[in-house]
Amino acid sequence: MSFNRISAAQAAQYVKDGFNVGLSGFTPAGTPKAVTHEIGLMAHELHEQGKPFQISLFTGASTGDSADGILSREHALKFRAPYTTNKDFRTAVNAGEIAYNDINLSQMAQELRYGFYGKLDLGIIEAFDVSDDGKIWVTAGVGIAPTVARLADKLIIELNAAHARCAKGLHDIFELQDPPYRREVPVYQPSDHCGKDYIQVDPKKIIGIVDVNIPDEARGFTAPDETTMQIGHNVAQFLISDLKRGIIPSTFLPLQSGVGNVANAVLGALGEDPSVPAFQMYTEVIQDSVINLMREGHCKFGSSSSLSVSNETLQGIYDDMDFFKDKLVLRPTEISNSPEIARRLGLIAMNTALEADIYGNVNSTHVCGTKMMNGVGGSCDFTRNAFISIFSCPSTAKGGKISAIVPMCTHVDHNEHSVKVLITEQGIADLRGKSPAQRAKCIIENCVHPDYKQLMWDYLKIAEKGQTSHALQKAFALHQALAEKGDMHLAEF
Ligand code: 0RQ
Repeated sequence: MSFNRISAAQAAQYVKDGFNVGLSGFTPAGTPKAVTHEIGLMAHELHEQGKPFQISLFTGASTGDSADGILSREHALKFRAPYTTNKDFRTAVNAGEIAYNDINLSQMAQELRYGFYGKLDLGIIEAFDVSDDGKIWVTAGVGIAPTVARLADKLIIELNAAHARCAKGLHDIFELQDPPYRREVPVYQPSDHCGKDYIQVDPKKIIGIVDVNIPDEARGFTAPDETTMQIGHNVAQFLISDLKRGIIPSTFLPLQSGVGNVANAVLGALGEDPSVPAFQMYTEVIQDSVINLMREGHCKFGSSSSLSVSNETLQGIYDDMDFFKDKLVLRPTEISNSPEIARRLGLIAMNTALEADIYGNVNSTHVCGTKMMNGVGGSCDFTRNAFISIFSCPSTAKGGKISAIVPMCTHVDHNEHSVKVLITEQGIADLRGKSPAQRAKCIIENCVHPDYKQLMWDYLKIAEKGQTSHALQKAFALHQALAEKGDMHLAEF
């Protein structure tokens, strides 16, 4: 079957007001770019003519400016799930303009299949190859692509020549059956493959192929600084101590790592520490630091939903495919983030907090409880199910005006029942086997910045005694001070 070759602008014309649209990819990696950009331009024109145009958008994780960015600026998004990092999207969400459902990434594909969002009108998939009989080879990120490809009424393929050298065999595509027919996912080691390296669709669904040559819209990271390097060093120390105590088996356990500046620095520090054994990763994003660790022999294998790396690093991988082919696998998010597999493999989960409270509850998403930062991403998928769940963050933010450790979190993404270790540049709070009162002492002693330490001890003194002691009238006094004078420093409670 020969497919219809169309331009991105022609492809955008298929998208109608009120459509549910699904995209391939995970982070900007593997996410289509040309058609979504044209949908944004089309929305602009339609709105100028006074015509309504808004869509609901479903993805694996965040996208780049050519999807979330332009669509937010053009007021073309009615609804969005699950994770985003785009600044303009954030502004629109926090202004109440877009309905945003920040769900766990492992659940996005199945919630679409379960019918929670209605039918999927159109899927747009970025691929590096497509065969006449409907085999689609996706690029550097998979996300929910297999489910989008199967459920969508119609499909548009962005055939991206920038990924022409992406290797066949790099992907492991496996879609879960829905209850009551679901079976276990046969992944017993990070490197196990359980599916095919392509997505199979009925070729009649493909209404057009858009030929493009566009690099990924990779996000840059701030270079590690003294604080993030110290956090990384503390994480390494904690893992080595657990290894020595025999808690972590001598063969070590696979690591999961979130995204961001802190996560990138932590991985770098782990690689530099000679006492940390060469490790495997079972995670959702592979960042630049992991590729460097692979080249140096510190990371032996990486299973992920995307290669969320700089374009230079990605081209380096494509150039060196003989080296990387047996060290990487890219999977759909419901497999990379599968709670079942996280439990079975015994992952060491390492994610980042915006703020944590003295009892070990963690807020990763809402600044001061109201403003969305990015979203939970896959952090809940892993945290709840890992062998050990570690959260790290600098002890202060915004030049010391904000204490990341507070009496009570203004929003809770990860609760005290799942968070096992909290680490800042100040030190390590091992919360395992501790009561709330013991955890509070441990966190204040080890993780709080010296500027805020006395305040936390004072809070405990005025707290009403209970299983979890609190002074409810004062629990958000630091946040209130921040709102009123731009600084959490309080003279007293
Ligand atoms: O803002 O750059 O304007 O100063 O938050 O903070 O320290 O650069 O840290 O890049 O690692 O991001 C939690 C957002 C951390 C990220 C979060 C401000 C701070 C700065 C970023 P500025 P840093 P990072 C993977 C799994 C989601 C959950 C997750 C994230 C900005 O890691 O989105 O891990 N996690 N998902 O100044 C106000 C505070 C603050 C604060 C920091 N307490 N109050 N602002 N900041 N603490 C994701 C996927 O699934 C793909």
